[in-house]
Amino acid sequence: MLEQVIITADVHLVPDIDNKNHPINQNFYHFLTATASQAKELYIIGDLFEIWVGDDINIAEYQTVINLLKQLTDKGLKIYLMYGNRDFLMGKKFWKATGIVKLNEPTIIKKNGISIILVHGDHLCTDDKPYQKMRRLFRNKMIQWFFFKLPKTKRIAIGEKMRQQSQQKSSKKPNNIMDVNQQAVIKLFNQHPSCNHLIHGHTHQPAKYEFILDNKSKHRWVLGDWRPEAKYIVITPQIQFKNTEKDAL
Ligand SMILES: [Mn+2]
Repeated sequence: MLEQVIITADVHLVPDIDNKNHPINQNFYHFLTATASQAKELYIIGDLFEIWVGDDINIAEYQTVINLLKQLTDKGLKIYLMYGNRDFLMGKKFWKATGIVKLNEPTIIKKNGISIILVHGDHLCTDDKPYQKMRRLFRNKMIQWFFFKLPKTKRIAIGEKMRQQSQQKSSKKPNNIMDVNQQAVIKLFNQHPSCNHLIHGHTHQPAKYEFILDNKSKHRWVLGDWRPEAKYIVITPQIQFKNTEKDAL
C-alpha cells in the first residue's frame, strides 16, 4: 500500500476569540477531520498560526485546533510542523499539547523514492534585506529569552504590531523583492544534491517551477495560502497540488 503524505503551509489560523467561525479555521478543521485523518503523515511547513507569542498565551487562544490536532496524533496520524515567520515561538507545552513533532529547517524527507527539501521559504527571500536582518534578530535565542520575560499584555501588543507591520510592508514592497531569490534556491539544492524537489510556502504564490542544475531537472513547488480554501500537496507517489475547489492547479 502506498503511503499518502500531505504537505501544507500558510494556513494563518485566527485565534478562537477573534472569530470562532472564521472560514479559514472552519476549512482547516474540516481538512483535518476529512482529509488529513485519512493520510499517514501531515507536514505543515510554517505559518499554521497567524501569530504566536508564547505557549502561555496562545494555547488557550487556539484551543479548538489544538484539541483537534491532539485527537489526530493520539489516533496515530503523524503530524510534523516547521516554524514560519509568524509562528516560531511555540515551545515544549505546545508540542506536548498537540503531539506534533517539530521539524528543523530545512528538513529532507524521502517518500516513495523521492527526496524532497522542505523549508518555509522566508529565508530564501534574500533580496528583502531589511526582512532578513529582522529575521536574524527574532531568531536569536537571547532576544527570545528577553521577550519571554515580558508580561503577557506586552507580548500580545508586540505580536499584533509585528503582524500589522508585516502586512503593510508586504503590500508596499514590489513582488520580485518579496519572492524567493533564484541564487538562494540553487544554493539550497547544491547543499542537498540528492534532492531534485523543493517544497516551500511563505510567498502565497502557488506555482511549480522547473530548471536544470548540473544536468538534473530540479523542481520547486510553491504552496498557496488558505484564503480560505484548503491548499496542499500530496505525494501518492507522484507529487500533486490539491485544493478543495479543484483537483490540480
Ligand atoms: Mn510566511
